[in-house]
Amino acid sequence: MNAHKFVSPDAIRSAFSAAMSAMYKQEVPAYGTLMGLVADVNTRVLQEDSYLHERLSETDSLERISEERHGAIRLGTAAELAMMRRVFAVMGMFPVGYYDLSAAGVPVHSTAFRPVDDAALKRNPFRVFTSLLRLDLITDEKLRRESEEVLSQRNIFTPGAITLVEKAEAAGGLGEEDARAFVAEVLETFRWHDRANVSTDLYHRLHDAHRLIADVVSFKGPHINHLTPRTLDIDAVQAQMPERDINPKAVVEGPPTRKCPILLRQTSFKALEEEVSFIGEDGQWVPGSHTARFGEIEQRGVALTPKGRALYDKLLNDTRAILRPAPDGSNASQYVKALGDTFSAFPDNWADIRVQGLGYFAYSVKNATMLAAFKPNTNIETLIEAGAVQFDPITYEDFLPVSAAGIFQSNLGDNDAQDFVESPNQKRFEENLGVRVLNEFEHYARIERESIEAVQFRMSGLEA
Ligand code: OOG
Ligand code: NI
Repeated sequence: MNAHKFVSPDAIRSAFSAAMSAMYKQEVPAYGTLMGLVADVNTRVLQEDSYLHERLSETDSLERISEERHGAIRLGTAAELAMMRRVFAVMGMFPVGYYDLSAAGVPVHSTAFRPVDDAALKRNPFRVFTSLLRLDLITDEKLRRESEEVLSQRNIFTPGAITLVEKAEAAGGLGEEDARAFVAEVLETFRWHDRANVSTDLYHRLHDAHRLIADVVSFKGPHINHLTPRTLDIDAVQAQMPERDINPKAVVEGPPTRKCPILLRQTSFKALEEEVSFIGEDGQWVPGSHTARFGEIEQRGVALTPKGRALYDKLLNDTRAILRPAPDGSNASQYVKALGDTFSAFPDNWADIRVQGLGYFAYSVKNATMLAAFKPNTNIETLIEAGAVQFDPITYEDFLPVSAAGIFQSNLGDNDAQDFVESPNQKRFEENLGVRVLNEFEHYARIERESIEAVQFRMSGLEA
């Protein structure tokens, strides 16, 4: 088949993201309510902030706002992770970043599958935070072997999905009919199953070891556990959730409210307790319940350089040394105040963030006539000062380990924080995955560098 007959990976990802959103709305109606609230708040922000409206529209980012979401799944085996990588690749999603959550008491390590280049992100930025269970962190050897046994019996992909992945890999893409079938087949992997793979007894033993282990091992597949729309004002959404009968977690994770948003702020609503049935004696199903699925919202800000990230990490640690947010919300206002006070050390205007080398920016020509008056290779700072060149913050497209741990924790039952022996295992994760993950800092630095090169090409009369 010719390349032009293939559906683009971006189009497959868009279709998949829409199908997943529709499925999750049916499975978890509160997610639909949250989507409605986020759309209302985003519309209001864009009406009130004409500068933001203009920048988003000029950087071709306006369209993606309402389409934007991420989800999360938790896998049980290296083979599942390796196959999942191949599935996501068909949709133009590649592993970026490595997150070791064992340090925060959650027995997984993770990456985010996401579109990487600018055009793909603009088309549809859907991403999936994908965790692999660390069975090696289960200290009870018998339980570990039982878990391995259960996981080795399941097949989370439909035969149709596997065939279509192989076909896409061999041919270099999928035609229209295959792409449609692929979306439907892959959706099955993310579906909720209310019949567990294990007995009540095993479920409880897994649950006692860690709730997350029970969530991964007990079910037929890695049900999508949340979908997260992007909002332009997370404080407004957090405040308005109760009015729409949604119960948010105590505090927003990440940096405080700022004029110039940095990295990522996130908050979620509590997971639902859902009826499930466990395998009983003589083929009987035994009723029980499981808590796993929730909803989340996020607000994204500028991607930080290693220097900016180090300052962010330091200020977050300083805050948490003063006090940690209590899961029941009892010290929420003190925490928010401490966070705001500590972060006053982080500049809150784009010019300082840029000049101090804390954030990544994309440069573009503001005034072509003015630019033409300069000699090629004129320093970018001179061009900015003259008003020939402008800069826009590059949006952070990734995740934050401390925030992710906070999101996990709020949905695992609040007292489930546990200590594990910390062991960064990126190398083993990448062996399981089958490829290296992309380093997010190098990636943002490249986007910045290429934007400068494009300006310089324009100066020398060559279009990039
Ligand atoms: C993933 C939690 C991490 C985020 O937004 O930081 C995450 C999970 O609960 O499986 O999605
Ligand atoms: Ni999330």
